[in-house]
Amino acid sequence: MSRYFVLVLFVLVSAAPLADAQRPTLLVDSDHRAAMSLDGDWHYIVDPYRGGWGNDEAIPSLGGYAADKRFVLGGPLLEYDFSKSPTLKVPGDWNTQEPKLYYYEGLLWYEREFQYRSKPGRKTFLHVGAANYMASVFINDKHICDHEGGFTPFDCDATAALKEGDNSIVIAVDDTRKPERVPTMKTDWWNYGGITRDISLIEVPDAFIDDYGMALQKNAAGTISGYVHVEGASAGTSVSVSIPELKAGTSAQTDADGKAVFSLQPNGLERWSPERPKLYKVELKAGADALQDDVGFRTVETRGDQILLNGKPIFLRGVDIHAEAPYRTGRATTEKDMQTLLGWAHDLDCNFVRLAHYPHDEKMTRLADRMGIMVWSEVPVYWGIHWENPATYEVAKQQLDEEIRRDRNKAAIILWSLANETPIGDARTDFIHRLAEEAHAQDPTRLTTAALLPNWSNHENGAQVMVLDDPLGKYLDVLGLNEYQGWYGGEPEALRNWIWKDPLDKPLIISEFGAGAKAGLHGEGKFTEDYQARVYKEQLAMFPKIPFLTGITPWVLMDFRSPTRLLPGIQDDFNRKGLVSDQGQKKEAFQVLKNYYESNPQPPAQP
Ligand code: GCB
Repeated sequence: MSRYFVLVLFVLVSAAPLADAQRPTLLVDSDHRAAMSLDGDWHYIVDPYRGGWGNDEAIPSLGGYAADKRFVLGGPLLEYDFSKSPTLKVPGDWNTQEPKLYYYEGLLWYEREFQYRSKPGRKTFLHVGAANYMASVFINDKHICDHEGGFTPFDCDATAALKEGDNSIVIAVDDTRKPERVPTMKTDWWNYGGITRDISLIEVPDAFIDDYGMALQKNAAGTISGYVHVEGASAGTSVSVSIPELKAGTSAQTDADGKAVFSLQPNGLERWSPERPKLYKVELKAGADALQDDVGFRTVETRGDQILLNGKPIFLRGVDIHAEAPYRTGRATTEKDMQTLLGWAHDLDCNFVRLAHYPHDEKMTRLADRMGIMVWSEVPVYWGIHWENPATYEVAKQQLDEEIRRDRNKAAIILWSLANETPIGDARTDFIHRLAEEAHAQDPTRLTTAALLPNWSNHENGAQVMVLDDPLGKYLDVLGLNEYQGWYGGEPEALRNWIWKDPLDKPLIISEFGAGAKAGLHGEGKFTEDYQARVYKEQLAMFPKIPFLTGITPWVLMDFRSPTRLLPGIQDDFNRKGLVSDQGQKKEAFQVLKNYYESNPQPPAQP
């Protein structure tokens, strides 16, 4: 065989499009599966000129870093060597681990070696909790999958690429911002690049439970219904579901698509609530596969302008949270980071958090489930994305689907938020309307919302009339509104005269208000703790006058890094609207909000 022929053959094989089996899937409840962690130190190569793709980005193996070769003196020419390159911690963003990478946005290659012993009759998936924003995965120089989107997990079938003994894994992560992406070019948070969540190998039997869902139904008292999907199962495979503590169980058969539907009517079910966040052990079995989870059961619905949890009106005492690590900054990654953030929310007497502006780590939603803190979960459809671009819609939808698939069994999540502060326009309304339909199709048991912009154009006798008339409102179950009266414009005291109107008769959450304050800075005017507290006092005083208000989430729990917040000595690359500084100092407004929440604001009276 001539060298030329070998080369052409190689090019043809490598350039083949990804087979279906190589598209990533998402294994639900993967954190309850036995896994071999690949967290730790990974070698990395920063690649702004994209040389690691080799001769052609479409043919990644040819001469590229995926081959993971070692340079040997006197050996063939090689211009990279991971084993001699520095390391980064995974999970973690690269920007805050290495000063040279603080502003870096682009392509970076991760590499590590690991030992592997295969077991017959098992498949092995590489699980990546999140990699921002594009990831391409190679095991032993085989391209096993690609994933787009920086905040949702993916699982790549690595079975055919793995070898006995020594294995190499290379992951190209690229966080270049592009106009058509979700999010798009501008955000008010740092575009932390890297493998920012846990990574592991997960083994499953040949036919395995890749997805399941179960929820308490609203209309049939005490009925839990759901489905189990068994990938690779033949029709008629028996699936069993049980909740041992309730002595409840059932079995069902898979259909031709591998899906088995079931329902249960357990006696004595205790519903999940913030006061008593009861979780039950749930056991699923299908053939050789078994999976266990911790699941709470509750209902959530709206009635007119109220939100009902387990049939009763609730007031959501919330706060907004970014996935920013307390004390050290950077992306929040550890259980301790999540405990600190939700611990502060708990100190405030919150029963609710808005996890802005993208799906947070699954550790966070698990913890919320255990702590009894209800959650607003959001996709990064933020400000002005490309509403008319079908590819942009597809990636927004994909992120929404992945978010719902990962978290549909978390009782804490009550709201899927489809967007934040999107300027009104037909294409935008149509885009988010389609996302709302998608969310309901994927999960009919939860409510949809979006953080909307205020309409400033109505006045009566000189007073601001806030009319909730965004045309998107009619497609949402709950309206969110971000208003920064007293910060970006106007005096906080003007709020005393505001008049509120809700022509759609839907529940309202004030999803953002706030003011910047540098911890420890006192005096008059913006950026002092005193001014921030003044804004909070005026806002809180207004809320009882909004009859359809069902909750608030002030912006924001903790200061977070943002490339647009540059004021030296005050901001220093941080959005300072936190109630707590990035170093954990509580500002005056923290106590103001805590007092308000402890006074136990009630939901509006029933009609
Ligand atoms: C907003 C955005 C949020 C910003 C915040 C601010 O309206 O939704 O992402 O960080 O305002 O501080 O201006």
